[in-house]
Amino acid sequence: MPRQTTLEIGILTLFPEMFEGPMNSSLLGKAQQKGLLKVKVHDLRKYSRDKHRKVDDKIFGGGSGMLLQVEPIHRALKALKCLKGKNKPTVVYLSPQGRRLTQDIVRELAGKKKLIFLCGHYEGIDERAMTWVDEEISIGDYVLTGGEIPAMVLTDALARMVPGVVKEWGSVENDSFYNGRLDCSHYSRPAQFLGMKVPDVLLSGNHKAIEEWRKQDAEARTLKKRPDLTI
Ligand code: 21W
Repeated sequence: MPRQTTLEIGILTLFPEMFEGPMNSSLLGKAQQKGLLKVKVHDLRKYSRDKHRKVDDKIFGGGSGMLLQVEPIHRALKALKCLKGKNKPTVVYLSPQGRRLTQDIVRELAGKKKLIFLCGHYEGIDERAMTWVDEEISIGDYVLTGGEIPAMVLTDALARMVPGVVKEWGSVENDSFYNGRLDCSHYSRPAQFLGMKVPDVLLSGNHKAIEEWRKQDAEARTLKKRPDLTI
């Protein structure tokens, strides 16, 4: 029996309200109720010393857009004990310049006890704040407005790796990408619909034959839909 772990995620953002729905619904909500996952959202503005709670400023040397200032980031990371120490949380900065997120990275991060996600906004952060960043992650090559949705994506992907969050561990192991290929096709009742039949083998009760069929189907559909995964 594996030791029960809790994954702790702190999220540092200018827009804490964006997280309310997604973090408290469905599997993520349940995982938190069960104590398997702890998500705490921190308002970066709380760490501003400016009377207007300003955390952004113009870019030195000119250019359009604003930057998240190094001072409030430093103050926040200090408060969250991310600057030093043996058990310091892993600081993940969500940014378009980061390593592109894969299931391998999710698996690696899921092994950490405590994570802090820094959500970029505007043109990003003052480069000096990179001093305290352990991992810079992007969720893909397209442009978003900030790191908040990527932080939710990463939280969601991580949560289902925590033992007990997904009821059947088999469904985590079989999943698309977990084994570097796509999942096989699935069917449910009725066994026949508009003349379309469920493959006979799946109704046969022959578990060995079913397993073999699924393996082949996964292989075939990976080649067809995502040939890049088979290289
Ligand atoms: C988008 C910030 C573009 C900065 C050249 C010079 C976090 C993200 C983000 C954002 C720029 C992620 C420019 C996938 C994403 C994120 C906001 C650069 C334009 N180009 N993963 N200036 N896609 N996006 N500014 O956008 O913060 S993870």
